[in-house]
Amino acid sequence: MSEDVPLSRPMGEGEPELVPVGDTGPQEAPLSPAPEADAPMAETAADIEDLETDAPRVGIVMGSKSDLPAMEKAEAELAERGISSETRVMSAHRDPDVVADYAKNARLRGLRVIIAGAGLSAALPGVVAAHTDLPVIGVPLTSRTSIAGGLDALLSIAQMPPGVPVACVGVDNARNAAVLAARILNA
Ligand code: RP5
Repeated sequence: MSEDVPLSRPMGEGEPELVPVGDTGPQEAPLSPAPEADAPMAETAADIEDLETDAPRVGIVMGSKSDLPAMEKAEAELAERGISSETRVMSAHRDPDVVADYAKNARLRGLRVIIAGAGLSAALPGVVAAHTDLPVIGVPLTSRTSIAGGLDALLSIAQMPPGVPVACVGVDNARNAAVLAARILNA
């Protein structure tokens, strides 16, 4: 330590005093944390997960603007239950980097469940699940060029490989995805 920088308190005095968070404390700040400070810190980190914030709890994503009429039902159901959500359009095939970034940052942003709707070769829910450990609920959608009434999207979403689960609701049943999200959130 440089001789020019004075110590905040003389060396050799008793144990440092803990200063409450948010309090600037006395001028004589502790030189090192007390050993038992580790336990409260760990609890705080765990508690951050449960903090009430204004951040949306549910992310609703879909592969195309053309999916919006079907997916709006999820947003409406969540709003009716007082659950905050955000709605974004992002395609697993057309915007792969956007989808990856969104999924990777979802938990840190406060999201707790992701609802992902897509039609045709509906990769979006599975790709989101590949990049987050949040629960993902897939909504298979019909679109202009669907085959077998949306069976293409239904199989794409339901047939995930072991270890990367996606919950799957019925074709075009975005409302059920919201009800399931509410149950996951215990709301
Ligand atoms: C999927 O392709 C979308 O989720 C949508 O259901 C379907 C058709 O997309 P658009 O051609 O209407 O943009 O990726």
